[in-house]
Amino acid sequence: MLDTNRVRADFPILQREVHPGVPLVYLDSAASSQKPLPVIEAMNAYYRQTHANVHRGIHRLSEDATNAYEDARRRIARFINAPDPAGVIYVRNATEAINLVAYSWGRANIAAGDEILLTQMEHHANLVPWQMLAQEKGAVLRYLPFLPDGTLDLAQLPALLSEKTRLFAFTAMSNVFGTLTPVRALVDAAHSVGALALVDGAQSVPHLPVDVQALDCDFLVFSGHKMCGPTGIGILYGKRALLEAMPPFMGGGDMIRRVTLEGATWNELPYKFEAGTPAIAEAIGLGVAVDYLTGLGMDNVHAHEQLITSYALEALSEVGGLRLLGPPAGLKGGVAAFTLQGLHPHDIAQLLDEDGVAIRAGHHCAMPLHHILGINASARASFYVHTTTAEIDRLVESLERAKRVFRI
Ligand code: 7TS
Repeated sequence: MLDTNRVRADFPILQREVHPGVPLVYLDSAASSQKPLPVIEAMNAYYRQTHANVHRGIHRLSEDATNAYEDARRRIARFINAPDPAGVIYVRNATEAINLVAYSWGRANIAAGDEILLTQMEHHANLVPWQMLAQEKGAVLRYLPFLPDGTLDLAQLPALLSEKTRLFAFTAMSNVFGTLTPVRALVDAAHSVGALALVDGAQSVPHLPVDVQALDCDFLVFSGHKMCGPTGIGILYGKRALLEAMPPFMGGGDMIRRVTLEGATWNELPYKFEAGTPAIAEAIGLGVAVDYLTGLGMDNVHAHEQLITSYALEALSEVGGLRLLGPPAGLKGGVAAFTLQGLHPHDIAQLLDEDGVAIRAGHHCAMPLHHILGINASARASFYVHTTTAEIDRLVESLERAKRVFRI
């Protein structure tokens, strides 16, 4: 089990007051997590002592920077049990990773009439790149629906998969419902018709153990900033044979083997997909974030969030007029999205901010999900390693105050 007091001491931002005398209750980790000291200090130390460009100079600093950058890649690979660090590509975030696959693999492999299967609960990052690809190629998008409780309607899966399906791209955890999807079963279903499986791990990799070999997924994408790491760094994991066969995404330095005025040949993996000077400090920071999470133990992280989520769902269900979105505790990760009768989610978030409680309000980049529910927006509290039951109590008290202020 996590010692929350000790964990909280690792996050300097949790000490701050957001208004005079009002301490921060940070319940927006699903949008972006806060950063523990080891990550902040590692990036600081890198800039103070080690910075130079990677893979270029033969001077000492460049060698040190390159070693730190590549060492982080090996640690990230181990974190998701990737068989080979060459299959772990540094990108900016989950969004860029999906766009990379859509441009590179998609443009080489998708033709008119081909089908791509998504779900109705995807983040826009796992919708829009496929819509753009389908429009360009004349491909067809299909959607696996969700049930009223926010779980996937798996009974419809066989009818949506066929020999026309080239890819099934789905989230491992909904950023609104919190639903944990049966990833291995969905991957197997895709493979059974010869399709590839892309897993959006933006919400799962930060919160539970993820093993790409056990899942057998073809691609996994995630963002560093949601898992104690810095912004500007994310990961595309891909099976080596697929990545080898894919054309580059962007051209430039580092991704080439040889350039003439007539053309170029491509560098080996992972560099083929890492054009230009990369986010070096951020990659190193993500390596330290992964060490930090590994030190806590991903099983402990998941167990802590399950406890907090159960407590939060129970407490929120006592608030009159509040409607929780998504499945019950046990079927979801650390997310509680809700609506409150008579109060717009933006008003809720604003009132809560006066009490120092930071939540997100809006469509959470999942407009189709909200449209299907018949609402424009929701409020969302999300939890992480430092969340306590006392903070959940503050959330509930603040909601009750919001109701009093608006006389509902
Ligand atoms: N996929 C899922 C499931 C997400 O939750 C997010 C971000 C992304 C992809 C995109 O990640 P990015 O780092 O490339 O932006 N989700 C959210 C959210 O729920 N609130 O803010 C960002």
